[in-house]
Amino acid sequence: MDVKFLYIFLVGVLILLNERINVIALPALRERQEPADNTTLGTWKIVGDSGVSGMHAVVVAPKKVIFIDRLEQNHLKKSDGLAAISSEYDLDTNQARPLSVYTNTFCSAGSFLANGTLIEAGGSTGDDINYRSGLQTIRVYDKDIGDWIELEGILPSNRWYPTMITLPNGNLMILGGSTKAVAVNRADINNPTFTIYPPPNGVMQDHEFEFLTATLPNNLYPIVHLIPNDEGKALLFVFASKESIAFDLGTGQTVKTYPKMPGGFRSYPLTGTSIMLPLSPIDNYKPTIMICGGNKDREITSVSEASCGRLALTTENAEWEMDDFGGTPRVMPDVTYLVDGTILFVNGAGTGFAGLRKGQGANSLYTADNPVLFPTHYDPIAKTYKALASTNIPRVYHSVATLLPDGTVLVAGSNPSSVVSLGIKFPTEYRVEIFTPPYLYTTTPRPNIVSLQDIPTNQQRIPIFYDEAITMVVHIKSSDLQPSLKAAIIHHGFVTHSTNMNQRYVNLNIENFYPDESIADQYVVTLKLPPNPTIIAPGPHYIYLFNYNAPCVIGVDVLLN
Ligand SMILES: *[C@@H]1O[C@H](CO)[C@@H](O)[C@H](O)[C@H]1NC(C)=O
Ligand SMILES: *[C@@H]1O[C@H](CO)[C@@H](O)[C@H](O)[C@H]1NC(C)=O
Ligand SMILES: [Cu+2]
Repeated sequence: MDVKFLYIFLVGVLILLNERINVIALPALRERQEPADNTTLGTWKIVGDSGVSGMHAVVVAPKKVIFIDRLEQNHLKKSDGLAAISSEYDLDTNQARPLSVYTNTFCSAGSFLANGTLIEAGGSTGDDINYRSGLQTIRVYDKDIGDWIELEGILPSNRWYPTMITLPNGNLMILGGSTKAVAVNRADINNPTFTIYPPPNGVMQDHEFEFLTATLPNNLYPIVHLIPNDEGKALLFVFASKESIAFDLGTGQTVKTYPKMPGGFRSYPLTGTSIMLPLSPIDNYKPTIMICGGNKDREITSVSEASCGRLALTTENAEWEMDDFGGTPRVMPDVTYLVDGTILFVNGAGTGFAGLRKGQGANSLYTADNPVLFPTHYDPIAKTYKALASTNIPRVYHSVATLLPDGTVLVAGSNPSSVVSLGIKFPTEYRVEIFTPPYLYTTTPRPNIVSLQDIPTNQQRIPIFYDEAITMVVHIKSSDLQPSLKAAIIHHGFVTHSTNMNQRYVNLNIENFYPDESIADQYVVTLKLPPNPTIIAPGPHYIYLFNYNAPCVIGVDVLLN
């Protein structure tokens, strides 16, 4: 009897111990199963030279990124021997090709028209010899000739630090900024107006936008996002400083004033960043905006804002839901989606604010310091943060980061000096880095999308339409895991000064998914596109599949209308 009881007792203890051991050991075991430790935190690689400093960046083709700097003596020269201020960077060869820009792009904005043409606007004064003022310039990137065409004197007013957004009807709104370059905005140079391009009645006109008067002085590069709605209205979320509104462009009315965001300031020069959390058909595209970082004081030693807020834009009496930004203070963060709908914060500084360094050489004073060298990975469903692998290149004022169609993140720029300055603490940075997030080290097979609507992918931009069902042919290498797919459409946006204009992520319903019996490892997938252009504006986007969290080999270049 005693022996039997002892036996039962011992088995019980063993089971308990076992459970404890399992619980404790599981995370470690999982890590050991990964191919190498570095791969669980992602990896960094310097891949090339941007030729011009990466102050603005935009993905224009699956393997091409355009960089736009300002007028300065970059080492990349145009055929006329003058310093280039914009380049086209080839992600296969890692070479930068100079582009023709003759008006100053310092510091401008960009957005795509519904027909896929990239438009850039605004800037600063020229040097009156070879380069002219960009303050009223519109630049059109002509894909066929592979270069910029500049339309000077088109904007009715000067725009430095404006924001651009593509509207549901495919026109562009150019909003705010100041009429000349300045460290902090003020009433006499503020430009509290917006203009629409192309102009609806053929004449460019500025329209008052009172919100940008009320939010002085920390209100440059205002945060603007389209609010999804069933009525197809051009409804905009506009945020500056700590304040935000919903603005109905159709009626010209502010339809909602949101509560003031807790914590420090979020707009230039106390620069934070914003992102619309991935939208989903599951809850009818209910929008939640997330704003992170910034600073409370325009003091060099002031510790940056270690807070994020989320606000459900269409919930009655919504309040900001605050957190500690994963415990990392960051001013001038950049933010990008990853293919699986998680979010990556990168770049920026632990103290200070956005601005040019004062003084020269050893006596120079940077407005921001304590660069944050690691990205912070945010899971918007679990609401958790994780610090990933560090780079050793600080990226402070005038840095960029953008998701690439292969699921990696391109990081470039950093230039807090008024002229090209090398060999100093925070030099004019030309090195282009690729951050490879942990999800690309998975052993789960990555889907390879071979055609969409019977058109081979990434040989041309494929036209698709709202509310239609599209069919793709996909290869997925067989493995122990039965494929489990999710789909999304992403607009990669135009990024500068921690402001990614138009960046958007929308989950897509998979309506059908079955093996193609005729070819091994081949599947047919049918996706449903969003019903209307308030959910994601018309224009060039990429369609992605991911198997568990393993992104497809490359997203599909599409034009949504
Ligand atoms: C990850 O670390 C291993 C071992 O330290 C190294 O051999 C490998 O090159 C690293 N991978 C990358 C992509 O950096
Ligand atoms: C797109 O529209 C703009 C403005 O109407 C025009 O300048 C541009 O040439 C068009 N692009 C294409 C590819 O049709
Ligand atoms: Cu700037």
